Amino acid sequence: MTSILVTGASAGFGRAICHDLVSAGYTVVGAARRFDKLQSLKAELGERFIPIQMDVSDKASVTAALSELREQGVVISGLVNNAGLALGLDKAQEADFADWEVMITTNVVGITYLTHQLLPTLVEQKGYIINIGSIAGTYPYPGGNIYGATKAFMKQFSLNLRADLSGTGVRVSNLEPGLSGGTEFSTVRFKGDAQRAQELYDGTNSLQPEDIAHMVTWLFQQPPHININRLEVMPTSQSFSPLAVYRQ
Ligand code: NDP
Ligand code: 8X3
Repeated sequence: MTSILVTGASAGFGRAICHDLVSAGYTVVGAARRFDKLQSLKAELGERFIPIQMDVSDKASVTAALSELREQGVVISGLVNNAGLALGLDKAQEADFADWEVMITTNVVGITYLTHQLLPTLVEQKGYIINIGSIAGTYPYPGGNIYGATKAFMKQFSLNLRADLSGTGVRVSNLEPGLSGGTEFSTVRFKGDAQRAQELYDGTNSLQPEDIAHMVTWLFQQPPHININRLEVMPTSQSFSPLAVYRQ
């Protein structure tokens, strides 16, 4: 039995991705820190969903979870590196360094722990890695400082993985969404201020978790000779601003 491992499965995109992939016939391993949320998802999705507790920012936790999966006979042929977060929207010179550390250890170091440990299996399986980047990895905005930089890392890591995996049959894509509501992302970013988070999406007709989930399933369904390197997607309501010019 081969399975797709989706990190950050307890909420938002990850939860919707698990739903969509199971509906499309895949067997899915859902990983996150909040195991109770994964158990609820298991109750909804049934046999083709395997919950596993994992903190991607903790190497020992990643190693233990992968070893538990191996003991269960689970072979991973697809990896969706979705777990991630932004903390704060303050300017760099006003930001809390502890927030920067959490973003780096989760979005950057976390993705390397899991990907490095799974690469031998993914090569054996001619598997597929889908990283959930962001438009913030390409377009700068005030307060995006470290969050955007972690997503730029994911973009370049994805492309460099492609270079190394040439000839193995392993595919790598970086899916880069813009403004997306219906997740816990902004509530986490604003440290539990759900009202501020909601105001960001009011009237925007933003992307929704199901939209991203359909794109992930579509990527997995592409024939083996096609590799989508990057998929950048925004809601129609989101666009570009002029460059800022400060006048004295
Ligand atoms: P949510 O906050 O709704 O979900 C984040 C998920 O990541 C949760 O399941 C959380 O699970 C998990 N997670 C966070 N830290 C860890 C950790 N250390 N170990 C394991 N799991 C962790 O956010 P979204 O669904 O919106 O975001 C998912 C991804 O999409 C992120 O990488 C985000 O940067 C990216 N993204 C989001 C956009 C948006 O506007 N919403 C747009 C572009 C990209 P738990 O707390 O249970 O561990
Ligand atoms: C999340 C999208 O624009 O809030 O990655 O940075 S944005």
